[in-house]
Amino acid sequence: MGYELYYWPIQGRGEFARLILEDAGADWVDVCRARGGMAKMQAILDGARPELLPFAPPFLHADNFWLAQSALIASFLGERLGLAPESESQRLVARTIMLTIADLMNEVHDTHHPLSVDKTYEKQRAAAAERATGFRTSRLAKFTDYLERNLERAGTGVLVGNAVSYVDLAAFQIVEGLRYAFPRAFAAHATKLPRLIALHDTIAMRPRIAAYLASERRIPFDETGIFRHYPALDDPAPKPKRKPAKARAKARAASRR
Ligand SMILES: N[C@@H](CCC(=O)N[C@@H](CS)C(=O)NCC(=O)O)C(=O)O
Repeated sequence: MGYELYYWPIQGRGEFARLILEDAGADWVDVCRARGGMAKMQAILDGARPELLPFAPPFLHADNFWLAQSALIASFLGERLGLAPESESQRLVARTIMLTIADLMNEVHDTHHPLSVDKTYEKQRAAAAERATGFRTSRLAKFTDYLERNLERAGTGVLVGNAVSYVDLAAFQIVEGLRYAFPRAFAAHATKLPRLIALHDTIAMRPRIAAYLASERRIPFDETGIFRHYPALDDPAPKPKRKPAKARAKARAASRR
């Protein structure tokens, strides 16, 4: 049976599901990237399916199941496709981490849309700069350190149990996204995240993930998604070092000649 993922043609919150479907080698369709897909998604948002009224994309159809909410979709797919721990207690831990990653996504979103979801970033630049400063100076570290601490506690190179699960794929996406959106701030903190960076690199090398990342199915990051790169929202560029006074005087004298 195939899976139908309904989501905008951006990485955004749909990317967690895409990574799981790709890593599992599932038979799946990215509905909005196929002809007529956007209209099909809109019809369901308008109430066309008796099974489910989703509030917003992403939502998923698999067999007779319909569900929405990115974290729920990730756990559902991970647990069906062999990318989740076996025991119920560890499944709960994985769902907890996935929901926390969804919280992080909301905070990343709010760096460029701090006042209104319906207005563009350009209409809320000043508030965005303030919000992004708070995110970079405190929340980015708090969330990524949380993932790092979970990796340290597990001691197996993965977040839960001893095999790669859907939360590891989600953690990979978080590193990718933060590197894209906040390259300076993330690089400054990444030295404190050796386990998370190692996990990211392990996931990137998984054969199906590597093939997906190299394919056209992987939509590039851009400024319509959740992870957006606006230089004004990242750490400022380091100021060029001033030459010593003697060298400055020499340069001034040379320019007068
Ligand atoms: N908590 C939901 C958030 C869903 C969401 O905000 N979806 C966005 C795209 S990433 C959307 O299309 N929102 C439309 C809206 O909120 O009106 C999830 O994690 O799936």
